[in-house]
Amino acid sequence: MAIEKKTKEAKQLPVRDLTICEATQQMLEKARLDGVETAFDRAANMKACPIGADSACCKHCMMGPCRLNAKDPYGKVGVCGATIDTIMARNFARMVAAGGAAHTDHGMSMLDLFREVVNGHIKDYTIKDPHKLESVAQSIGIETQDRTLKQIATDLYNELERTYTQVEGEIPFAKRVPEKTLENWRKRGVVPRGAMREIMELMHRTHMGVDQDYENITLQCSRTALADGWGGSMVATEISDILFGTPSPVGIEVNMGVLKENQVNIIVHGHEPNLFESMIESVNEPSLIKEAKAAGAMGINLVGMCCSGAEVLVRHAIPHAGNFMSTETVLVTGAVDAMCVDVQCIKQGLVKVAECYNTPLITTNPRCKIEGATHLNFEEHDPKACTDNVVIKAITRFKNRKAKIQIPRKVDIGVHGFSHEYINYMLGGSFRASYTPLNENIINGRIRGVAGVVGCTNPRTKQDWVHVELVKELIKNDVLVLQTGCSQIALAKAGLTTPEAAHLAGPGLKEVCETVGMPPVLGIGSCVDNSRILIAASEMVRTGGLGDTIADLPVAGCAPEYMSEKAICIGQYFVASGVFTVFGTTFPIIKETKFYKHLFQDLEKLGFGKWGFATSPYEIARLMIGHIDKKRIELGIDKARERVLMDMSDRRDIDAA
Ligand code: NFS
Ligand code: SF4
Repeated sequence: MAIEKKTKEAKQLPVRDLTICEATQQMLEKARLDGVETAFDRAANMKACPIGADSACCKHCMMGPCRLNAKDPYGKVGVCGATIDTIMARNFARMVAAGGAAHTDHGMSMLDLFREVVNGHIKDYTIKDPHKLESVAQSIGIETQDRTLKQIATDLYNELERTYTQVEGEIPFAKRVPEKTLENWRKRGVVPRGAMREIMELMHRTHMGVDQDYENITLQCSRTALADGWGGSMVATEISDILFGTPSPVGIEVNMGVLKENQVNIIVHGHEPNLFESMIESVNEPSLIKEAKAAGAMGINLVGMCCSGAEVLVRHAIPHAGNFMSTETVLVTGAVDAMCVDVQCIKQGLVKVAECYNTPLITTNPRCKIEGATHLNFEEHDPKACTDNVVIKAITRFKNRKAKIQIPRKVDIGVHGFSHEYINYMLGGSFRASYTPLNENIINGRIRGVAGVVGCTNPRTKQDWVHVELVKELIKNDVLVLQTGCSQIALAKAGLTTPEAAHLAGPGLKEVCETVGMPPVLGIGSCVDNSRILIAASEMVRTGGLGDTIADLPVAGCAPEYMSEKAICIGQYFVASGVFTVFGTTFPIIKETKFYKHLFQDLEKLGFGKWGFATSPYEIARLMIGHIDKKRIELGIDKARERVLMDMSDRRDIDAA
């Protein structure tokens, strides 16, 4: 008897439950009509593995894989005897290693490019920001007076190479860490030597049968993560600024409406800005524009997504089509004539969606090829060989557009590009550029504290919703918000990155924003630009009045919708730097275990920051504000805030009278 195989109906959740991004909602509806599957659908039909979600399994050797019981975490150990704390700590450490490797490898690409530019082997890029070159060189003790740019740049290269290759000693940017914070790192043995060494050692120590003390593993996690934040990521940011320009505020357009039906649309999605910079050259090439026009297009429209997009958004005001959870749906518009990717956060699912809409999906980096995508190798020695070719492929696709085009009419305007240098200038003015006014406003209570809200979007959380609600809650409570990566795009789409959004802020923050003319939410770039937040925090400590270490500052961080290992590494370097860092969505750990208590409580007692976790944006805000207030009390500036708020309500009463 033939047995009918029961196929389970694929679950489809209402699009309103999946995202608050209207453009993404519209495209999800269209995808369903078109029979196209996205990560939202796959997430609904893929129950997250509960054992993995608790990090209660180990596959570090073939005596296992072993799985422990999250309900009774100490009831069982692995075949080798590994306890739940060892297993969770090792799994966590490997995420830190992978995430840190991603950022540091990205930074290394920038450094490779810098070296080749400096020694004259590459001519397509130049040093766009010599001031930044000098200031970075000075910050790590390189002599700049009476020296040529080339001499300074050569020294800078040689110094920064140590960030990666050094075997003994401290990474160069350790010099930027506030003295007392650095002292504590030295005492704990977590000052990074070189990123390669730290990642190697962490991988070694998490191998079967090596480090089996969760506290000791956590120390190496911190050291490795710090090699990312104060190493690889900071190198990526600083070198990108030197080569491509330091961002300053620009008005930009965000959302899928930046695609143009009558133009050749090219999306660049990924992380390393060199590809995008060269793409900008190619789309402005007169011969290619002519070709596009001959194909019937009004022009070539270059658009960014994810962190690549965030890099050029803050430097060149290139429009941005959306964050991580919109990369598949943007193809559903049918209007994308080429999507060009390099490394990181590129869903393999893009291949199928691109195929459905006849969009060329082009990989460009030898480190990231995807089965079914076209590979055009990007070579910095001849960058336009690749990027011109992408444009040609896009023009060809434009000529042969088959798919019905439907572009959501949604464009949001905002201001982004607040580098730490600019924050300095903006608050201090050109004559007394410094963090003094920021510190003063924190001390006098107008600004309650500073929060970094960063990170991904994740189909297991309603896209953008937690980011937006959390940030609204924070600014309402006078907390100034700094943003990077996909989170920044969520807030841009919600219209909170304009100076007018100051009306959503509490009275103190509102007053500061209105005086300076800035939004209450400052977009500062891509995820490697989280290093700008570290520098800003160091400046705040150095400026004085807010304690001696980063851990003393009334600041907190959050990645409410994170998904990547990079985010875990970022979280760990913020924690190790002294910041209370709250993650949302999920946390790979079993509550109330020793490792949990170590990350969530004990690290703080060692002079670091600590981790927090909550899924509700209001609960996350409560945790962050609670921490900020605790720091204000410890600094003895809690009363000032009560006064300033009283002043302001008094004044409002007077105004009303
Ligand atoms: Ni950051 Fe950037 Fe976005 Fe997450 Fe991915 S693009 S490096 S990892 S998803 S914020
Ligand atoms: Fe199991 Fe230990 Fe091997 Fe992990 S290392 S798989 S816990 S035996």
